[in-house]
Amino acid sequence: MLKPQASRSRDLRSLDGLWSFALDHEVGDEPWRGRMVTPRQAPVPASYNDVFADAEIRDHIGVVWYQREVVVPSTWTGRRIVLRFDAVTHTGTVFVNGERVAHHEGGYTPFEVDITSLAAPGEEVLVTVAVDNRLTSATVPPGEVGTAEDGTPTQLYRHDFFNYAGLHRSVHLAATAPDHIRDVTVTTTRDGSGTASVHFAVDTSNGGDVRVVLRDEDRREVASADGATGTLTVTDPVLWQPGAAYLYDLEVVLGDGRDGDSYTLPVGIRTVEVRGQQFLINDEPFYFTGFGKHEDAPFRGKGHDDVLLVHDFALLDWIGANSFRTSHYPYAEEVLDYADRHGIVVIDETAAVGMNINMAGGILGGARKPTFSPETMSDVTRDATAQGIRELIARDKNHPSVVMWCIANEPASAEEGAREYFEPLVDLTRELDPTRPVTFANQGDARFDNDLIVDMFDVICLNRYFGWYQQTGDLARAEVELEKELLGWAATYDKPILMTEYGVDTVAGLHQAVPSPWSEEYQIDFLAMYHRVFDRIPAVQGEQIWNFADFQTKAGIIRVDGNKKGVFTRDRRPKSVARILKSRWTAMRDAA
Ligand code: GCB
Repeated sequence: MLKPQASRSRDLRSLDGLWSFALDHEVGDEPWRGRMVTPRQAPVPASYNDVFADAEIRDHIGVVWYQREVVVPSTWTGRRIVLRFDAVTHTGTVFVNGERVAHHEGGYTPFEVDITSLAAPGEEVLVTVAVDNRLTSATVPPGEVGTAEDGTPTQLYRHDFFNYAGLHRSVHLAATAPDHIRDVTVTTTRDGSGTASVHFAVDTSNGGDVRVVLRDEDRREVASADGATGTLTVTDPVLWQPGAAYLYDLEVVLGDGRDGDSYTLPVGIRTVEVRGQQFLINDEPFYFTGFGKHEDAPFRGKGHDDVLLVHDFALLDWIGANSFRTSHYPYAEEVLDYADRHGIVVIDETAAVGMNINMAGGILGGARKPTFSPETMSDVTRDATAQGIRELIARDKNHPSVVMWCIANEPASAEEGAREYFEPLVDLTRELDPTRPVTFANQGDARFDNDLIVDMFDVICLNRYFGWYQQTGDLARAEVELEKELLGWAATYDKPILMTEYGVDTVAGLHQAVPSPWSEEYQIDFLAMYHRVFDRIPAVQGEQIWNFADFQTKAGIIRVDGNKKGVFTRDRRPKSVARILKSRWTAMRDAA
């Protein structure tokens, strides 16, 4: 699915800003029928939870309503008009002028609907959106909705981040020619003789004539072709490299481009391959440094914000990181565009998180029961997971920064049923994109000797907390256990190992001469211990610390105003460990 853009033939109108907002019970049965009467307005994009100082809104379970009017430009006569939502978390139902036009499940991928017949140029349209934050076994991430003794709803979920909801990303009205470009798929290969191939496939609404032109960063034409599919040859290509991004522009023109349609896609030429225990980008071994992140910030929750985007990337650069994982859901497309532009490598993750009922003895919610069963993670959950994979790849397949798909975080991969659950999902991912490696993030209960699924994947991604959840406070014993485990994986599988999570909750400002958990000094010692071990094991091909910044979680006895494993605080101030990481990672970057 193409991100909307303004071009010679395309137009965009932003619907970001303040929308009327109400909880479900505050408005009548069918609020989409007319103008909603409510004293509240909510900002878009943002989560609604924290912007009002109101526990009822923060903790609301169920539907909330957003509504606004927009005038369709009178110049859009004869155009195809689309209403596009970059993310409605988790389930959105859209009404235009009182008519239900769209329904979408999955809170982190976009959807759009053609509203040409309802949107008269020069007239106002009324857009109403029902946003449902409930998580069930039919949603990804999954959850369980119940009813408390007093009749109020309850929501259980097993992932460690607050269930923020709302119109999290931008909303647009977009206009194209009626005959339009529906999709573009680009992959790149290199041959031995210093040339590269850009393979393209263009999907159009009318099967009309297509022309593509590839230009370099100086806008010089490099290659062109006629036809909806084909290959462009680039001699002496400038490669997209980690830390040294280079983007060509592929202009796709349908028809004559004036009455027809045109779309420009940035293209990075690079290859990705797993060979033995190495991860290769452009045939060079690549060692990942960086973080698991979250889309999370004070007030706005998971709302996309360009200020935060640019600042977070500035901090990644400052600290010398070369990569991050979009834990635990697809991030805003702006984030990937920026990563493309700035040479940051991305492991792109679905929202399949919390599929592990018995983790930590079930303390994250619920008693011991099988994770994979008709009552828990069922065929319905798997279908939703598959749909999440389809939408992720459809959206992100063209980003050079994305080097690997991560199709789940910490599923119960040592439990019966895991293989049956994941096998078709791995097959689906490979079928949709044969060019990128596939992984999942493995949780500590599934070790090298009892994990049931890791052989189906290309890279072993491990989330480990020796010295925190186990051997708490005892880094000497933790070091022994960590090394034992990593050596076990390295001996069992001929695959690269990435540590995709390791970290400790750290209260900024808590200092100790003799370090123990929660202090800044313990975070320093903990990470130094992990790095010592990584440096001793050649199969380890990357380190992504949990987490880039502190983030909000649901209330709980092991969380103090959220998860504090950040190297930066929630407002992006560095903890003491940041400078030490900076010297390690910038030295590695300079040596690469
Ligand atoms: C994990 C999860 C992550 C949590 C983290 C923690 O294993 O993948 O979502 O936030 O541990 O801090 O416990």
